[in-house]
Amino acid sequence: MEQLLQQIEGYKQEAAAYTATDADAVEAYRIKYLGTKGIVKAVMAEMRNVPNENKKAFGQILNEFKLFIESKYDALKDAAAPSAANTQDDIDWSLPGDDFAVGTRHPLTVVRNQIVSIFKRLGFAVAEGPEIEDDWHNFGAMNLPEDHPARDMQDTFYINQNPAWLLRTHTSSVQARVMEKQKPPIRVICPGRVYRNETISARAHCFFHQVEGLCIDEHVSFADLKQTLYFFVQEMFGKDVRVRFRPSYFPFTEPSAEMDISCLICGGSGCNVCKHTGWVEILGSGMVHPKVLENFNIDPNKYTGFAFGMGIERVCQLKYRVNDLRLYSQNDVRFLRQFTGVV
Ligand code: 2NM
Repeated sequence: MEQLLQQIEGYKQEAAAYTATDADAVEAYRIKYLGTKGIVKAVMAEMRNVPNENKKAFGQILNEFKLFIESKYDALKDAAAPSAANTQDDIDWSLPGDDFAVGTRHPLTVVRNQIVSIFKRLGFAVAEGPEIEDDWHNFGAMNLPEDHPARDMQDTFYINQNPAWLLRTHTSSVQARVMEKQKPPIRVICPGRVYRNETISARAHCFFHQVEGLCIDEHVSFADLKQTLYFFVQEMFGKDVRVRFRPSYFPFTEPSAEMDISCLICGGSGCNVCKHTGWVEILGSGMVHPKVLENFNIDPNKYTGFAFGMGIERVCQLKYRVNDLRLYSQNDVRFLRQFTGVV
């Protein structure tokens, strides 16, 4: 009996001195003292050898011993893993996750993607090219005469270090690069940012975004142009939209036409968006000028083509009623958040 009490005292001192810096050592402690073949169990087993009159007192000692060993175990666990919440058992996997802010797609991206996907369905490929261009790809190849006002320093951004370079004023320059590399049939659209030296206002900006299209093959006619663009606006604005073509002029197309659509705001009855005409301009177009084809060694007697260009800001304005061009680049979240969920 006396010997057993001394033994227990010895175990207590030994356990009290036990240190554990990692989880493995803590587990070793658990196995040694609290395991099925551990010291606590072994000491408990001695109970049957204790005379009946001592059983009560010994039971109390045993209980204290067990509590001591267990509280030491808890202390070791806490020391080895300071944040008890980090142990797997303490994680509530059923809790809902924290909210986090998700951005919104920029309206111009949304509209660009819509335009691109409509033309893809008609078999148009997508081409991109550099924003810094040379005079030839931006102007010369496009049949713009040397004295054309668009070439003026007033209208075009030239690169100071090398005035042979400029910021492209339209994505026709990309189509020039396509015609340079690829022989007909060509069916391509070119989305991208373009630059013009304009004073920034609600209706003008020094950069904006375009989608230009080009289709060259044998027997391509003005009827193909009209039907392609009519299909486009029906997909973009709905089947009820009406269109009209007005004769126009571009150096790179002949004949040229601008396309109007019936005003989406008032349905054609007249409002301030359509300036009470019932029509709004949506894009420019035309049959590719023979000189442009010749610039790329495409025989205008064999091949014909149509081309068109539209401003993405303009399409977006009509579709989402954005009335100030500056909103597109100010990154005001009160504007951008209105397009949450628009894809
Ligand atoms: C427009 C309007 C009309 C156009 C022409 C060409 C090319 F490469 F064939 F010469 N690309 N884009 C074109 C024609 C662009 O934008 C209002």
